[in-house]
Amino acid sequence: MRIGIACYPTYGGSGAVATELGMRLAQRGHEVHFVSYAHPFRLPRFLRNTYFHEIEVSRYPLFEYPPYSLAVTVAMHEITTQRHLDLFHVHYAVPHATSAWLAKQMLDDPGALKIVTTLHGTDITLVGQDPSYRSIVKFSIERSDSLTAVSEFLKRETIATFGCAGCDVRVIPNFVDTEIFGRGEDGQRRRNRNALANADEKIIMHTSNFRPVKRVGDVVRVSARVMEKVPARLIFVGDGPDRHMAEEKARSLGIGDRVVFLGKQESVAELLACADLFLLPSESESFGLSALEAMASEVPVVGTRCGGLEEVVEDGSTGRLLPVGAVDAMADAAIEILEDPARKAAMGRAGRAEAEEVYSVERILSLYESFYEEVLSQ
Ligand code: GMT
Repeated sequence: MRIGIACYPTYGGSGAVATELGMRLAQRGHEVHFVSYAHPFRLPRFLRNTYFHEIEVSRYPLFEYPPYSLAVTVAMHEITTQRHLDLFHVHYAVPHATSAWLAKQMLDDPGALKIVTTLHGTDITLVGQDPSYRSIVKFSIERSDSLTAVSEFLKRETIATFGCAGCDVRVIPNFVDTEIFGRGEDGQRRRNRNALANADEKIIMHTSNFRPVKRVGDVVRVSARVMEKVPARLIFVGDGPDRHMAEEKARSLGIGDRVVFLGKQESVAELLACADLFLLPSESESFGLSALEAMASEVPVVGTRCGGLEEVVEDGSTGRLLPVGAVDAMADAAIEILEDPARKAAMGRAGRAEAEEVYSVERILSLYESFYEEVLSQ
């Protein structure tokens, strides 16, 4: 198949999923064209069967807001006509689903291109509901040839909030490469661990884009409570708007010297392999790819009952899930796990098994491939 993929290139689950998916499809012999405003962060520079097309968003003094959506549309239309694409798979509805629909209408034969839209989370639960976007998001997802959502929760949210009862949303969960995310080599892990924390300290980790929905302030609060009982160090990976607030909170709670901000990192897998506990106290999470990556790395997850995360983390088995904002309960759960090595190891093994059995690359890739075939045969 000749497949176009539109995604955000930055650190974030939807870009990671889109890139990993495209790379695997290319390895299976499909021709894959990535469209984005920058090189997707997980995409290697050279890879057989993959092509990267950078969207040029030209500036003009009249434009306070350069029309990015139009530039994406033009890129999609050009690549489709030049490379005779069979389908365009767009990740994150805003504005990619709209641009895809427009690009399709511009074709001499709009029926020749199928659009697959994957809904990832805030495109439905937050941004998509903003009055300035809501009607165009509803229109675009209703016009998409096919829709997938990364969890049952997100499917329900889509139908409930947009009322598109006629929308046939297929749930295809995210996946994790268990060869990349795992315990890694013992010696290397020990060296990395020594570089991150003292020998007697447990490592609590959080990776995200530090947006308010992630509640990084709670990551600090929970860790501060844990540190009262268990020697520990909190490692933040990633960057975003709430980073300074988290730094300030750590200082004000007196744990500034035990909180490390590593910023954006290339090899999250190597870092996760060193962790003893992963914290994800989000307000809302349609899936929680970072939690799945932690599970694959045999790291128990302590998180919140916030939608899709409940489908990924099994409370009591692969981690613990508590109500949003329940800082004390999350801290108690984290302390229990960290103080019981046998339980921690059992949770780690259960997480790894779940990642291998349910969320393997092979399994999920095959679901996407058969879905594409279904859509193309319609
Ligand atoms: O969070 C977002 O705003 C968008 C998106 C992203 O690009 O990181 O995250 C969502 O998609 C991920 C991949 O499918 C999911 O693992 C995240 O749970 C989801 N984020 C939210 O629902 C907050």
